[in-house]
Amino acid sequence: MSQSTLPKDFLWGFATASYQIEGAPHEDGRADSIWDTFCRIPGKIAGNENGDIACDSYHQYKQDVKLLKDMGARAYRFSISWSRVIPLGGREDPVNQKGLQYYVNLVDELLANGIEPMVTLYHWDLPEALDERYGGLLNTDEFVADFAQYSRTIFRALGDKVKYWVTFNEPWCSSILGYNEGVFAPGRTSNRSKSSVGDSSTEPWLVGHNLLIAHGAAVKVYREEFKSRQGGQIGITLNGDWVEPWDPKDPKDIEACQRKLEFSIAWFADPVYRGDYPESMRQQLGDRLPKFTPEQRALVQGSNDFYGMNHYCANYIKHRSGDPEPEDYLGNLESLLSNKEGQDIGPETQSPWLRPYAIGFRKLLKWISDRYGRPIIYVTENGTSLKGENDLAKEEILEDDFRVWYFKEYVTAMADAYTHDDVDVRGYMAWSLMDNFEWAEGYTTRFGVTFVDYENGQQRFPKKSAKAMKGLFDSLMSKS
Ligand code: PNW
Repeated sequence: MSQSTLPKDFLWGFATASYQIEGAPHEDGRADSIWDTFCRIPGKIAGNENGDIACDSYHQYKQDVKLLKDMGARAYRFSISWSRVIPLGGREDPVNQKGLQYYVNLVDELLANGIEPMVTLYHWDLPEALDERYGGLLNTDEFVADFAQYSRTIFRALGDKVKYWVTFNEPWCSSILGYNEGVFAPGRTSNRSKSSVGDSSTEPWLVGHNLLIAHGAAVKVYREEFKSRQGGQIGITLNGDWVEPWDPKDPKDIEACQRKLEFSIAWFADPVYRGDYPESMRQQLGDRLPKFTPEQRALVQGSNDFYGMNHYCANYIKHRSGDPEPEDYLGNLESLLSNKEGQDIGPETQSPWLRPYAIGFRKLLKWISDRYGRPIIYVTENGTSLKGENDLAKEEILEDDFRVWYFKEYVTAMADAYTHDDVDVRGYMAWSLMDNFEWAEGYTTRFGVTFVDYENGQQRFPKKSAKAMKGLFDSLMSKS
């Protein structure tokens, strides 16, 4: 096998999301998102924390850009807080110019430093007012129309300068963690010990459907009203872990692996690239899985200029016998950390769900490339937490050799997929630029290549991994 490389114009950088870093929840006219309200419910977030300060990026964004520049990054993926720009969220509600200006300033600062912005329109922080007004993501017509108008507002304000757009980050997480497990905002679930409202057997599938249609509607707005003039690209970002059979000799475990990929990834990617949900989902979910009307299908099919891929880890998959529970969202199977031989799929991290297994990244890139006709892929997130990192002293946190190792393994696996498997991957954003609000885990789990000192004015200190990234990409990107 020849040495793996990446193309010389490969777009690499770092990612963050609005609620996880900005803070300043009430400044300059911003209103609540569903994450502000969710964090106020005792017991939902580790340490009952919230994003009120987070990394203070609303005030320190110039520091963020300096970090990016010092690391040699070519790109930065960030998201926009909808309720900062349109506090009440709706298509008839007023635009908050001060909130919008923050993003104009950030984009200008990035461009002045030679860093390409990649903008996510929605990274889970729905305006609270829309949840209260009509049930938020559960309401097809209202949500789709409001998201399309919000997107139009952003394209108009930033589209001359921004060439990479992500509509939704990880609709799987919004649907399953928000409406089935109830561990993410708005916290709806059938589990009455967690919430008095919600139906895990139906709502996540409706929410997923609505997110797909809203994605399609925003892409239509971009293509019809902006793209020819602004010349950017737009896609949706999907999360997905790789799968290995629990028992490689059991055909049912091998089959279950495919089903797991279909229930997590193809749930969204099949409608976008092929026009309908996977057959395995229709079989298990029946009428609980919505059907596309011809108009909806026309919006969704063909709506990606690129595939946005978030990827962290892998699992062993064991089939289940018997009928699945109505709440099941995995595809009637178990997702495990060790196989039949008792071998772990990868070393422990601070995140219970995250075990590094870099070869799985290469395999999943190829699986996506093959199934969807070799789409352009931008990896929009990849990264790791470290077991016990938050318990260490600052000096020790800065020596994050495990994270250095993780990025080397994963980025090399990606270069292997590009070089040897003909995968058209063109960019990579590490998660994350800095430690930040890790959702239900609060600030106990750190994902940053930069240490954020939450005790001392959110000062930023680059870790070893921050310094290793440029060398890693330089060694792989061909000079010719
Ligand atoms: C992604 N899981 O979320 C998000 O896009 C980021 O905002 C987040 O900080 C990052 O990964 C690290 O967690 C995920 O439970 C959250 O499988 C949870 C899961 C997967 C992805």
